[in-house]
Amino acid sequence: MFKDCQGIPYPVFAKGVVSECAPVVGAVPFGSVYSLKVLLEAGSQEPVAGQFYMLHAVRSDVLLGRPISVYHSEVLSEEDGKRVELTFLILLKGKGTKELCSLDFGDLINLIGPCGNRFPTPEKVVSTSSTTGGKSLIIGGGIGVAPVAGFAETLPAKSYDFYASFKSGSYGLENLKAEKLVITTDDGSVGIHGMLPAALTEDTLRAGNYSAVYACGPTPMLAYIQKICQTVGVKCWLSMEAHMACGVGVCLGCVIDTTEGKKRCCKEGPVFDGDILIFKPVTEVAGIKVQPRREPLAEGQEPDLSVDIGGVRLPNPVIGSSGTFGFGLEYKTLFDVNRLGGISSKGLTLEPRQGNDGIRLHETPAGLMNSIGLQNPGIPHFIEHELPEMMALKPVAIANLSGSSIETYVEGAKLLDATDVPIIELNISCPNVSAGGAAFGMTCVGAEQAVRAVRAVTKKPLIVKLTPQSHELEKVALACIEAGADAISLCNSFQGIAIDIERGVPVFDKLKAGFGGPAVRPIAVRLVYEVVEAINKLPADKRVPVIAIGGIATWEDAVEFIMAGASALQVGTATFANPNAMIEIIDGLAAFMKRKGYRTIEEMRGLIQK
Ligand code: RRO
Repeated sequence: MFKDCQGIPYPVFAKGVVSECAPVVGAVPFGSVYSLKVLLEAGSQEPVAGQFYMLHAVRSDVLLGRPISVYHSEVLSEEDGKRVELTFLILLKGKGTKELCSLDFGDLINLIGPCGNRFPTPEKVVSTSSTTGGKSLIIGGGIGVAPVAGFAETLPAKSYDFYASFKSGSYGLENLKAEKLVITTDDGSVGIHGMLPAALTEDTLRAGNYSAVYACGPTPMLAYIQKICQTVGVKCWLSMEAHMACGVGVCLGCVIDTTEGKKRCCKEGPVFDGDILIFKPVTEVAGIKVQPRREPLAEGQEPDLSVDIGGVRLPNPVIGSSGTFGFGLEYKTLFDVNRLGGISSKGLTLEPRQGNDGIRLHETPAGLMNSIGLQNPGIPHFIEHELPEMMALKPVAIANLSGSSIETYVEGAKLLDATDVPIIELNISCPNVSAGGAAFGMTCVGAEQAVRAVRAVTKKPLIVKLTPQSHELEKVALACIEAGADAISLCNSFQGIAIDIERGVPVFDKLKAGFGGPAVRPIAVRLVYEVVEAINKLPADKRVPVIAIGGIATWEDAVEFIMAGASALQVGTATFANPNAMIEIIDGLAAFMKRKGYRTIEEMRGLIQK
């Protein structure tokens, strides 16, 4: 066993097996909190109250483990090899906790732990505190009930009072032997109606003559407890939560502010002396004010999702991205494509093309590499066969035009100009062709030349699709606008290399290949932000909309790009795995706007632009 000089166990890397995973009775709504029981290998050490584990399912879709406090631990019988069974209460919050709550009996789970320090025992507190004697006061808010209830279990019966505060319902209190148990709920469903201050004030705290207070819960609740404890002069120990990567003190990602400098929540915490914690409300981040609480739209009022691209109204901002959606027809049997805002065709060239030889697709963690090489039926074929069917669909049809030279771009544009297609997307960013493609989009001169030449032969709205590979992307975007672009779409694929290590050769015949999918999203968000920032410096009548592309898979991703400044979105790779992705994005976007009271896309667009 590894323990420090105070008897606190050090973390080890262990494999556990799930012995039970079930929704916790009493949590509202039902299914919002789970109880996960994990059996550790024989001889594992038992955690002390206040410690937590980093939990990471062996079969997992998330990169990192999640820090979860121990609610209860039990050493099973000797015959069982002294195995330890840990119980965690888990609030279903994001992807990681959702995964943990979906585990089944027998599933394997990796654990790093027990991590962190412990709640100091009351005797220790009494000897170092100015307050004397008295019971302990233990307070849990929401899921914060788990570690403090675990701590309470280690104390003598009736030696403490316990306050538990929930939004609705109550849970995690079954092992308590408190002298007094007080429950508050925001909605009045259990106990006292209201938040913690409805039950615990400076006066009640003073009257309790407590030796110390121990608490875990939402930050505003902890700040309140710190304040009243300081006023009354009672020592408090607060268990803090923070995002963690390693759980063992190396990544320095979970620091919190204290009067003694920044401290690691995983190592110096999670339990801190309340006197050193600094709680300051966050009113702005990176110079951007936190949005004030917004009222939802009125009952029956629907948000307007429509957007304008170069004078064409799209019913919503979600567009099937070029190269990932064929001509819109292939997906007709899989979902209702008519709900989309627009469909951008596969990249088109004057002549039909067979594309690249060799491997064309290669999956990476959260990404997809491609080297299709602009295979397409050619513009004349498109005009005769695919376009009429595309036009028969409700979404706005967009013809994605590519070329190998200015002349071929211009000839292609002339042919498209003579059709009814409402919008042309000029692709000067294909990463997988030897001539043309991204070569034009890399520099201002190349981009300007291509856009000006195409602009001269068509009056149709022109979206110009840019490559993230350019070292002067903002300038390229401005050069395109100057040359007549009505909108900018970005990013086309990034460029990557994949290697077949068994054969010792590159995966792709052209060595480099396009790379997209969720892995590129944060970089794409930055590039969209920077291009919109540059466009916003133009006079109002010269500004054009930016259409975001880059790993959009959920409505949350879509909102992120809109807040970065995008007016519309193209969804690519996500559709392959989930054909319904774009419908979910449209519905999720509408629900978010309704909940937050945004009547139009424009109202939330560019919120993080200064
Ligand atoms: O066909 C392709 O290989 C391709 C094209 Br045209 C494009 O614009 N972007 C991409 O990742 N692949």
